[in-house]
Amino acid sequence: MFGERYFATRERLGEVVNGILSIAKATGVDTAHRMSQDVLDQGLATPFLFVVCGEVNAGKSTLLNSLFGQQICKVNILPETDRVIWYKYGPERKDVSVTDVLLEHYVPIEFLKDFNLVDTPGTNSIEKTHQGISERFMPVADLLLFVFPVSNPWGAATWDFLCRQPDEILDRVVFILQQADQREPEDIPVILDHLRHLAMKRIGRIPPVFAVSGKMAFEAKLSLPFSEGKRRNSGIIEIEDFISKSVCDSPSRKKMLHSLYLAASRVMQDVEDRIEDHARIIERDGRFLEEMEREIDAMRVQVIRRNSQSLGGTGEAFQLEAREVAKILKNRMGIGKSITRLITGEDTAQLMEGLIQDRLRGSVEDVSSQDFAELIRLCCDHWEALRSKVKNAMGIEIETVAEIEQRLIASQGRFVKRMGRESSQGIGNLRVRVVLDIALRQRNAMLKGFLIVGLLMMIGAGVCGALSVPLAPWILLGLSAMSILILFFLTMQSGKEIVSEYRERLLNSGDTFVSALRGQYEEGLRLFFQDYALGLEAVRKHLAKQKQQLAPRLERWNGLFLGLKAIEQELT
Ligand SMILES: Nc1nc2c(ncn2[C@@H]2O[C@H](COP(=O)(O)OP(=O)(O)OP(=O)(O)O)[C@@H](O)[C@H]2O)c(=O)[nH]1
Ligand SMILES: [Mg+2]
Repeated sequence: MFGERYFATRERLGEVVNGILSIAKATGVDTAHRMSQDVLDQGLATPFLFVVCGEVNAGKSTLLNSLFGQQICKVNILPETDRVIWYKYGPERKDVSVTDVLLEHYVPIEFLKDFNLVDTPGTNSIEKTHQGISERFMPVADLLLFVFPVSNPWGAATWDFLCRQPDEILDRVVFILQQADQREPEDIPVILDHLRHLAMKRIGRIPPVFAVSGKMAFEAKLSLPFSEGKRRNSGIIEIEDFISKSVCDSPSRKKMLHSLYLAASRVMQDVEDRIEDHARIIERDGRFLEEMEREIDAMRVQVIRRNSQSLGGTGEAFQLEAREVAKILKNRMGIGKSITRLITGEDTAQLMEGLIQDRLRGSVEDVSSQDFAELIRLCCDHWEALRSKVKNAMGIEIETVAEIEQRLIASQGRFVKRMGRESSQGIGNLRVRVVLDIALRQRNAMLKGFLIVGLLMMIGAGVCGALSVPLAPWILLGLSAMSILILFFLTMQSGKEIVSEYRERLLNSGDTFVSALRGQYEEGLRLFFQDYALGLEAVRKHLAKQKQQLAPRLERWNGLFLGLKAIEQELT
């Protein structure tokens, strides 16, 4: 079809414009003031308008049919077209009578989307129609094909009609000498010369002039196989080339495309501004998020520094419990209990460890729980302020203080349990039980020795007494009593030593115990603040979503920009 280059450019522009409109919508850019529906329709959808004029039976309808290779207009040997017929695209064939001299004829033929045809009755037929044609179609027609029959191209009516047209309309006039097959080929140039001459005389200019046999051209296009030779001989090729060139070079069309191109460029600029704004907002929000994360981290560091030195009072608790347990040990080291355990068995070391573990575990758990209760209060206050900051800066809602508090309470529970567990293990690692166990075993071995000696002496005294050995029972009884006295003395003495050694060892282990717990305490704090910072997850997600949207938009914008640039070159 005609003007393929123009339509290709227009189609590409249409695609780019659609892309621009969709990216504008996605980025929230208002396009209405830049690219109204009128500009869009004008630039992308206005069909070319071809108007044919000429005398009755000049071959106007045949010319249109031959140009488009289809039987669109009715052709008759008798005067056929009695009113102006406007051929347009419609999904189904229908006629709409606009006035008694204008009929709209809708046909489902694709090329009518791009080309509207206006077929007119003969200039020498009904005079009033010409007034209508002049007013309605001449000013907007892209091409005005004036058809002259080869048999008589001098018909006064057509020339009179031409003479009434202003210059801007004459600019778009083309002369077609129709039915050329009815004359000898050598006559045609002569008639064309006459036509040019007359044009100069009547309208002061010579429009482009072509000779054609519409009938031949039409037959050539419909014939099977397609008859290229007949088509060339018909003279239609020159007209087609001329029309194609007119379509491609049409200043008004270029202007329409250009205004659409300019409007599209402005929208692109708006979209670019919006994307840049978006990128700036993302960057700013990213910094804001980093700031908040740093703030939370600084809180963590500060809390660790403040609490881990004393480990929130764990050191004092340890000292207190060590003294208490030493007192209990002292109580167990009494003569009666110690001698009883020589017979019943020694479980003091294990008992002491269990005792200190239980007492310290409770104490560590209490201290941890208190520390974290205070932390939760601190974090809740901090979150309240942070929440309104986020709302103001980014316009999004994050977790409520109650939600954060709930999570931190769960975190506190985990931490307290962990610290209790670690404190038990810490006591075990101090090895106080092993040392106590060894000391008690040595003591018991020694005491047992004296106890056995004392008892053996006593038995010996009994035996000697029974055998009436003189003096021996008294001597043995004396020795037995001495052994028992030494046993009592040693029990007291060693008990005191063990208790004091145990006490010292325990008190000196305080620092080791606390520093063993410190790592766990800090880890607990890290996990606690990690749980706290989870509250910012909504901000991170929001940012990630924004970034995710930005990248493809930027890519799409670049693609559209290049597309628009390529079209700019075609338009210049
Ligand atoms: N030999 C020959 N006859 C043609 C040619 N073009 C048209 N005719 C004939 O001329 C007559 C009129 O053709 P139309 O195309 O209807 O002419 P028109 O100008 O549309 O006529 P109106 O609509 O009545 O004004 C018909 O009989 C056609 O067959 C041609 O190129 N060569
Ligand atoms: Mg006709």
